[in-house]
Amino acid sequence: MAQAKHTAVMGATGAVGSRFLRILEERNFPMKSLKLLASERSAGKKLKFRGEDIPVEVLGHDSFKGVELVLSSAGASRSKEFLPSAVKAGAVCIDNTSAYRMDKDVPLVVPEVNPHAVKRHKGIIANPNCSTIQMVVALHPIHKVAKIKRIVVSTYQSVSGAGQKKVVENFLQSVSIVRDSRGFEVGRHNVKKDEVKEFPHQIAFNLLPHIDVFLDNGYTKEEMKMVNETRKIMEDDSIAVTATAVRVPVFFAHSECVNIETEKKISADEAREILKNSPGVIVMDDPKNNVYPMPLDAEGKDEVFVGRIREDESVKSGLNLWVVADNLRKGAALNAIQIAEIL
Ligand code: NAP
Ligand code: 3JM
Repeated sequence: MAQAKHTAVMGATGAVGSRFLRILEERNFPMKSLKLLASERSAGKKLKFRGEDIPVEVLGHDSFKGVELVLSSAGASRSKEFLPSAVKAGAVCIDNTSAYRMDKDVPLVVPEVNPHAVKRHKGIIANPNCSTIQMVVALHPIHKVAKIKRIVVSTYQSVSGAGQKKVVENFLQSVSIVRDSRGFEVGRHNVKKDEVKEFPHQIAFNLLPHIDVFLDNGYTKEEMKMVNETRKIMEDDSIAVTATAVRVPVFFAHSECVNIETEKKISADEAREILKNSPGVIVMDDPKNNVYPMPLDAEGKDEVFVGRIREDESVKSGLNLWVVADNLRKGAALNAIQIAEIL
């Protein structure tokens, strides 16, 4: 059990922040006090925690006096600006954003994979990207046995990964189409231009092969997060990784189609056995009975669900897997709280 600390949640009013509060309650996380931080937009708001109304305070450099643990999810630029002040004030920060993940002085931790890395921290510990977390939880046990040479991953990421406003936009666009019975003819399930505000294109009844910004190499930043973070967490720069990240109109939980090539041949049955005995993984793999994980199965759950495990018949030693997890829980808040529990 972690030692009780004066704790602050940065970004408490957001999609990840609300999961922080829920999971801290569920796990009865020991705390001496809890401070909720967000932007000026939330000044005066109160959030319920353990039956109490806690006021939201506006984040500032002086927010961290006496704070010992910061759980941060207010966006990368806020982390860059404010976490150094938190560290100066003596806090350990677990950061959910991409701000520090690839910094060599900052451990990037998934407790099922590299818990030992926590010890190296100098005040900040980074929580990986949601898609990376669920993939490495499923792949690390296989890597230990068969050594993964190459990973080809395509993601199907829910709108909640992009924040609370995006969840609402997907809902409003869907309602707008269904209400007007516009969806039954080709070309009639488009929303009006002014209904597209949060994503670059309509998300309802559509999907966008575009998450985070495009980089000079033609990949998106989200895709390159998966490449670089995977190698850092698995502590193996020899693993080749290539990713395509796609936003889908699912509210909660990310799914991934993962293809791996391994040095040692491993059968689908062996992989299933290994994963059944791996921490944080639930195997749901009985296709004859239509059993495979779906986002609705993973929503609200802590584990990473794996199914559709089969040998890749196009190579000497390879596997295909389908991996699903709640992006706001294991992909964000839960993983960060598990790191805090290691501390
Ligand atoms: P969200 O629903 O949009 O919430 C953003 C939160 O940040 C809100 O609490 C917001 O406060 C706060 N915030 C925004 N600007 C601020 C400012 N200038 N000062 C103080 N607080 C500010 O987004 P989310 O989905 O919770 O994600 C938040 C961040 O967490 C993301 O940007 C990302 O970096 C990270 N994230 C990580 C993962 C992961 O996989 N590890 C997954 C999702 C998100 P107001 O309500 O007052 O605006
Ligand atoms: C900013 O689903 C997603 O969009 C990924 C989560 C996310 C991140 C992240 O964790 O990498 C959303 C928005 C970031 C970021 O760069 O910190």
